[in-house]
Amino acid sequence: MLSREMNEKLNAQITHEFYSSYLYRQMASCLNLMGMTMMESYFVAQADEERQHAIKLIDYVQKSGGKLVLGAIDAPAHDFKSALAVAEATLEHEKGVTGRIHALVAQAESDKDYSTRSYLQWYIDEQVEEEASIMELVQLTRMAGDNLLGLEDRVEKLLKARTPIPAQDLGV
Ligand code: OFO
Repeated sequence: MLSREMNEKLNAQITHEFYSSYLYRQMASCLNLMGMTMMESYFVAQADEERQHAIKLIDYVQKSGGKLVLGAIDAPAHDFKSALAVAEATLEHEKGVTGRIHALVAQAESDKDYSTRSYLQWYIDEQVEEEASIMELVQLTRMAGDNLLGLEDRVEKLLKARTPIPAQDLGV
């Protein structure tokens, strides 16, 4: 059984996961305008993954006897001037998400809610992976400088190396 605070915080995180999806879709479109089609595909895949993160948490709230209440989703920024600006903003965003997940863990621990604490471990591990891959993207983008074609080749490799979230991890 979730505490009221835990339920509210999980609902806020679900909304934030949808916001992440929204943000990455917007970024994908900005990259499309820049002619960066591989990087666009990378962000489309990232947006889909964020939606899956939201759905996985919805499933948990429902299974735990909580009530899902979705919040409003803010409009994301849409004025990125370069691929590097997109990559750097993504890294900042992911660091913020990591902080939010850690705050959820702190709530679960304070509630002595060991089921939620255990469930959130998947999100902690996922954030480690995501921050590492976005850091790699930032580095590649910085190193590429004006060589956008070279960057697209590297991003294509990253995209091919991506592994989708296994169905059993989604739990839905
Ligand atoms: Fe939802 O995984 Fe990062 O943001």
